[in-house]
Amino acid sequence: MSIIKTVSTQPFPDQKPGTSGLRKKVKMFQTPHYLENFVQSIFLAVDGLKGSTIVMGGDGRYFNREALQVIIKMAAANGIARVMVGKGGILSTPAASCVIRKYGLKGGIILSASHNPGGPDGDFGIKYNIENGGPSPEHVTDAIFKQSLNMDSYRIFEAEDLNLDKPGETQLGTMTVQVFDSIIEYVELMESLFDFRKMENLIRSGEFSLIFDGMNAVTGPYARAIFEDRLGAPEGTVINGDPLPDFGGGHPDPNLKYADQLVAMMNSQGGPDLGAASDGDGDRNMILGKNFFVTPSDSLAVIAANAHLIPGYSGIISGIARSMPTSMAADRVAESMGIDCYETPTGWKFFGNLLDAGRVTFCGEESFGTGSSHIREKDGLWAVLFWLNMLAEKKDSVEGIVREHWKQFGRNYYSRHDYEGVDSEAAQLVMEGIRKRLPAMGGESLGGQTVAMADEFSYTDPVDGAVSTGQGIRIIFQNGSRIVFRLSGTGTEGATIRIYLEKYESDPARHDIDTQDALAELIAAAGEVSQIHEITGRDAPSVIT
Ligand code: G16
Repeated sequence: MSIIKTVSTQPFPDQKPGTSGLRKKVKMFQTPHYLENFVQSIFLAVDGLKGSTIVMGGDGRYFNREALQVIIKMAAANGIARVMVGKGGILSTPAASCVIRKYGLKGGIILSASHNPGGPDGDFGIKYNIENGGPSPEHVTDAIFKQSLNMDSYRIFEAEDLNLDKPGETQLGTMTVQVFDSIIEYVELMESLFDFRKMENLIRSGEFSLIFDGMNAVTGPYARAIFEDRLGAPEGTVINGDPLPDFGGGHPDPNLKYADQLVAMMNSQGGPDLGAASDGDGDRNMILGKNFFVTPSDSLAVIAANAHLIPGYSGIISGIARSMPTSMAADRVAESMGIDCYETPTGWKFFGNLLDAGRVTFCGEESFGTGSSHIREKDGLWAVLFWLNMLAEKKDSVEGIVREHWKQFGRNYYSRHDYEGVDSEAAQLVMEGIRKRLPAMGGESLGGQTVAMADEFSYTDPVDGAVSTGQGIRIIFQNGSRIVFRLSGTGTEGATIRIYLEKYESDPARHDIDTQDALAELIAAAGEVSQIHEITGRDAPSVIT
């Protein structure tokens, strides 16, 4: 017999969701009642969950299965009518968004700490997505946080663990648990957007090869289904394709540092034509050509400029949105197309309203996120398919496509310098120091360039008027170059200071400079203005992308 139990608890003060949900160390989530408190806060704070259907799953990281069993039982005790659970507890973030939209669900609970490492000493995370399939906007995360500070009990159904590996339906009290295969749903959506026949022909021609790195995270099974089973790429095209609880000891962040195996393959003699990787929960992507890295900012611009080649986007593109620190390459494309380009704070949640209102078709972030109006999350495999479809149409190389783009629009040299795991107080001192200098900065000369304006970015959502302040400090120079300083909202240890650097170059004869060399003066200016080395004691960034 099963019963609903009410368990007494006390609030935890630190359950404020960051850039993308609540991310903490696994050990924190394993603290008695910690996970339960946050989940109960969701059930209490989000209106209309009683009697609704929601989807659940995660990126397969350590603690995924255990947490899912708890959350399902809590859902049953909180009056949810039906939960759809990804087979094996696996559900990529884009697949969750796809399913919420396709079946008109109330929302979804996604278990992931994205690109953060996993394992018993790694990170875990949980986020709630709303009925448009996108991340909760700030008023929802604020309500969940507020609720978490007032917890005194939670409700859970007492029952045996469920079998999540076999598709089908079971009953938990009045709630139906439906285990389903999200790969089928996701592949179907991709087929509705891209020319699978053309991509298959390219792959089967024998003159083209690709390699996809699943980083032992969630996308492996989706990528195998698409590239190997559906498009005929040889077995082994997908590397690190099995989701592992600790991601094989790796860091599932698709960038030049952590996807080093893929980078080495792409830079080797006779390497593949297209290389790509995705992150822990499948929403990020990195695109590589032979010996060539496409910055995420450039990827967004190239995608928008070539949208007419892709069946799902051959109509009118309504607009483009990018996060503030993302390079302005997309702005030039929007300008040439006569469409709007929106600048939002960091966090995919800020694109939701623009997409829902039909104001934008493509969105992108420098943090390896690209997506479109097909769902309300960024989508790693979607971006790879976009590039593959583009390559099949243009019969050019990845590098060729990007160089052509630069020739037409100019090149936005771009780099991000991260100082990870910095002492939180020191990080605040760095930001405070820059903040103090802002009022006097206009007209000042920094690194040989004159500052046109300097401020702390604040955003007013053009759809609902919501205001978000303190979204990063930006210094904009008269020649259009920019330096942006932000504290990351996704880390779990100390603070991460991000410095974003951008410089525009219109002259094709100057498009071959090494990125760090091209940005050298800005890098020096950022160091001077922030005093980052002196205050943190670090002499160099921990990651450069
Ligand atoms: C999340 C958000 C992104 C954001 C990124 C970096 O990505 O969804 O919108 O750009 O974090 O955020 P921060 O600079 O605050 O660390 P993901 O892939 O981690 O969910």
